[in-house]
Amino acid sequence: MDQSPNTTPSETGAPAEATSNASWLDTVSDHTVREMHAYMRLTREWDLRYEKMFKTGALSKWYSSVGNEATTVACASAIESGDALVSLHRDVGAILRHYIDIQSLFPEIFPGNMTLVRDPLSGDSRERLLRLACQMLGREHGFSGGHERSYHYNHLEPENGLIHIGMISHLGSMIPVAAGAALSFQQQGSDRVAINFIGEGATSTGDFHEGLNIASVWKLPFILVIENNHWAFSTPTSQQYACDNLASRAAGYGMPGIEVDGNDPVAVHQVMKSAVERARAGEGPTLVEAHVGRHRGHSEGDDSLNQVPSDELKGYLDNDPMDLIETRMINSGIVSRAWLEEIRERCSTLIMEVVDEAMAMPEPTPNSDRSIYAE
Ligand SMILES: Cc1ncc(C[n+]2csc(CCOP(=O)(O)OP(=O)(O)O)c2C)c(N)n1
Repeated sequence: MDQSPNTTPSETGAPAEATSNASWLDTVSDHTVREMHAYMRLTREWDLRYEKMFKTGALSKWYSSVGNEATTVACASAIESGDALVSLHRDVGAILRHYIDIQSLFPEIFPGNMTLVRDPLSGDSRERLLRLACQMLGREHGFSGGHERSYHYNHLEPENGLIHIGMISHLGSMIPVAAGAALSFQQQGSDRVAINFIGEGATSTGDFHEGLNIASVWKLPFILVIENNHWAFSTPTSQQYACDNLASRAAGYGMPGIEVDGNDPVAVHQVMKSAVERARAGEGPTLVEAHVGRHRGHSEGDDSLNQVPSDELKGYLDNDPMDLIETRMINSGIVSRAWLEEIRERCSTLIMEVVDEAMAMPEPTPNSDRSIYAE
């Protein structure tokens, strides 16, 4: 079987050095870069903690988002309170960006007078992080009350500007749902938008066609982000689609389709900013194809990473978005190595504390709300 992807690692986006640091900082402020980096680091530490628990047998399954942080964090940075996030299991970066106000978590690093790209979210960020940790561990305090322990949940705090519609299933199932959220915003006469993430495997499903078609016909405030990591479980893109790229499919629906280097949060942020502006202005949806690396299998322990040829995998690992952004931050003189280490340490400690706290919390009982058990 031909295992080569349609897009090689070298085509998945220019390495950091290819873009001058000056032009990087011409487009966004150093505060924005520091903010996006901190959320990326928080996301990475989150995954590493759960991966470790999986390896030691404390967890039976884990879906890792390592390698997707630049795309997910930058996309969620482009939306505001009241917008709808519709995510899958690879999108914890967007969830953390949507739920957590980093300024309130790390006030010494991000003081209140520092203008960040996103409006501050109200409510208790640490408590939400704890509930998310409980959700992942099937604890009663999780968003689904211990009903399940993954990303198959919704969390709505409209009073705090938070609308998060979790996944029903993998693939394209959420595209019509997200388009429906966008329709609801349109009918309310608001300028809110809905964004939905999918993997490239979802683009071969009927939901993809139906959702994008109606979103374009009705000019819905909807943005669909394909996180193309070139492997759908163990199927390479060469076995998935025959077109050169997926963004070009947008033309068939009469909407813009944009390809972007998903390892570069600044590039993703710029693309999303224009897509969000277009949606808020009533001009309709946008399809974004972000090329990311395949750093992990579909889920930990499912063996799908072994399908990826070693030279291809090396290309992805050499373009780790965490390494790329940190190298660029140092080269631009935005921060020192010591500052990056401090952020890493704080994120790691916070995640460790919150996960330990969640581990000590009770599992659901037959009397718990939303219990799966019969009385
Ligand atoms: C509705 C539905 N159909 C099929 C599956 C089985 N399935 C799980 S993941 C997957 C491929 C996912 O593609 P993609 O998101 O590109 O892959 P990833 O990067 O997560 O491996 C399939 C077919 C499923 N979970 N749900």
